[in-house]
Parts: sequence; C-alpha cells; structure tokens
Amino acid sequence: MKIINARLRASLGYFTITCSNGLFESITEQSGLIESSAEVIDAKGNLMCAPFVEPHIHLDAVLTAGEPKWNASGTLFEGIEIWAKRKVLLSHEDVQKRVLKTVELLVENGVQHVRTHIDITDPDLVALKAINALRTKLAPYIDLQIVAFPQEGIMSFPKGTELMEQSLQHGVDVIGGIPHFEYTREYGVQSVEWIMDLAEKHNKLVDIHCDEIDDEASRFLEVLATAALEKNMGERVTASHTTAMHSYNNAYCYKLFRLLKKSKINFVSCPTESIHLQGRFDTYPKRRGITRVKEIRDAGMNVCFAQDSIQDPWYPVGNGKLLRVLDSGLHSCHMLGHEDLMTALDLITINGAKTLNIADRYGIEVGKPANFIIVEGGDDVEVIQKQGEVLYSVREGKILISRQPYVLNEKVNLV
Ligand code: 17E
Ligand code: FE2
Repeated sequence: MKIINARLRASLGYFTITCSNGLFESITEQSGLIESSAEVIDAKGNLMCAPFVEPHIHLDAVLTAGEPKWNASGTLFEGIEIWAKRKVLLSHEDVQKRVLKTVELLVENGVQHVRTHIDITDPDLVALKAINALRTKLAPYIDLQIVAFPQEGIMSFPKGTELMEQSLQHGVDVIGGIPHFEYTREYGVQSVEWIMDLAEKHNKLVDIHCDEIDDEASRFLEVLATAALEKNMGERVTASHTTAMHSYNNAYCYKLFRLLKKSKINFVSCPTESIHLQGRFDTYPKRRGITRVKEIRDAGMNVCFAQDSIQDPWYPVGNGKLLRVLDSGLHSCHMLGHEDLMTALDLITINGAKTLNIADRYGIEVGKPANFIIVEGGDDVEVIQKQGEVLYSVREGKILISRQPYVLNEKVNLV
C-alpha cells in the first residue's frame, strides 16, 4: 500500500508513505504534490495521523437512552438509578447487538483503540461475558481494553469485592472503581487501596472513576496518586473525570499537583459528559464541572479526552465522533489559543494511547503497525476548524473505511 500527498502532524510539506505486511515500511518527504494514479491512496494534502483513541466509554450501556425512562434531572445519580433498572434486563444478545452497532460508529469515525468500562455490579456479569466474547470478532477493527467497573461501589455493594475478583476470570485488563459513590469517605479510601493492591497482585492496569462530583471535599485523587507513587505504578494508572478538581480551592490544588506530577498517573476528561452531568445542583453561576485539563497538560502530565457515553442513561446524544468531543472540550477548557490548537489532536490520539499503555505500537513510524486515518484538513488547526470527516481509516494495511470529500457542483463558483 502506498499513500501520497499526505501531510503529517508537526511537519510541513507532503509525504509518501508505504506499508507492507501490515507495517509502515517507509516515510519520505516529497518535493511537492505528485500526480495521482489508480494504485495509490491520494491524501490530497489532508492530514494522515494515527487513529483516534477512545480511552473511556461504557459500551455495556450504549444505545439504551430512555429505557426504562429518560434522565429528567440530568444528574449522574439519576443515571445510575435508571441504569440499575435497565441492568437487570440485560441479555447476551441485547448487549452484543448494541456494542456491535456502536463499534461500527467508532470505526466509521476513525477510532481503532478503545477502553470500555463494564459494570460488574451484576451477580451474573452478563455484560462483561457478552463483551469479552466479542473480542476476536472485533480485533480486525479495534483493540479493546476492558475495565471491571463497579458502578454501584465495591465496599457498598453486596459481594462487591467478590464480583471484582470474579470479573478477572472474564478478560478484564483494567481494574476500575468509584470511590466518590461509596457510602462513606472511609469506604472510598478503602476501595482505592483495595483496587491498587488487586491490580498490583494481578499485574493489571487501573482506571478509576475518581471524584466525578461537584463536591470540593471529594479528594480520592490524592489517595489514588499516593498509592500509585508508593507502588511505582503511575504510568499504568488513570484517574477518570476528576471533576471535583474544578471546585478545589487553588491552594489545595497547587499542593495536590506536586503529588500528581510525581505519581505520573494519566488523566481522562469527558468534556461533553461533564458539562452535561455536572453543575446540576448549582443555580447561577453554574460550574462547568470539568477537570483542569489545561493546567494538567501545562504541568507536563498526560491528559486525554473521551466520549464516555453514547445515548445512554447519562447522556442522550453522542455518535462516535471524537472530533466533536475535542471541539467541545477545547471550548469549555479555554483551550482555543493558537498554541493549544496546534497540538489539539494529541488529546484524542497519542495522549489516549499513553493512557492505554499502547504507545509502543502506536504512531506513524517505520516498523510500527500500519494503522492510520486520513482526516480532512492539513494540520491540527485546520482539522478543528473544518470539523471535517475521516476520509480513510486503515488498520494493518487494510482499508476499514473510505469516503469522498464533497464535490462542488461545477455551476457553483464563489471564489
Ligand atoms: N457511570 C458513571 O459513574 N459515570 C459516568 N460518567 C457514566 C456512567 C457515563
Ligand atoms: Fe465513565
């Protein structure tokens, strides 16, 4: 496979890239645009970059919005209540059907790497078993990491610790948690420490829903970061949401950042979800309830964006377009400065790959798997401005999707 006239991130000029045996074989700068021919993929000056990464989604709940009822308050807590009612109705077929539809949406929009949380506060582990059984079928399209996610708590749910341990026998890669939802602060702290011990014992990654609440007193992040630092596991640990950080006072946050930096943990922010679910107990002014993405990045830590939900009890919209999430996140985090825009795609590409611990096999480099997308626009800034389409998604040298950019009717001539 040969791709011509491609722009690459953080470089000027046009490139020819060849792939063979599913790997990138060569990357050569062209002296200018070159003529297209039938055998090549002509990127036509659009950006070729590594596939989008979806580092935080709940595939078990996708496409269930309104079942059995709509979330009227728009809160996380009503979402959890509604999901508990839907969860008892889950079947293997129901889960698989919705997951396959959603993976199609993700693939169609250039995503090839996915980390999904799956609720394991279900005595039968229906969703976990159903999604784990899809791994082989999905492998040609996406790689999937599964998080054992205790939606209703570990210490506060009957047999919570047993269910977490059992889930490890069903393909779990990552241990999850929800300390801010446990009954007490003490249960929350215990849960984080228990999770970190379990992950260390079984050599698993960790991704905790951490402080997803507007409560400035929700401070489980410091517990997680301390455990990560003391166990030297930081790069394998992720704090998702951390929306309470939006509400921390600046003095505490300044002190906290010293620990966070030393711990080397990763951060996932779900900006569309947080702007929707947080701030719900405020009148005016209403908090944005999004973690301090810009400050985390500026402090040299790893932070990425994710979608979280697609049409589920927490969020009624969403469609697999990470460019939409990125656009929204850049707006709500005050990150539309030119310097921010020039590297904005990091938030849905390489930073997500680092969070997933797959950076060693991710990126357009000779010898790495030939996974890439071509997206409308010549660089990060233009891609954000255009909010265009993913024109190609290629995985191990095989085309997963392709679409044509629009063509102007010849009678339309405005410039
Ligand atoms: N569950 C949760 O605890 N938080 C979320 N944002 C979603 C599910 C989507
Ligand atoms: Fe989540």
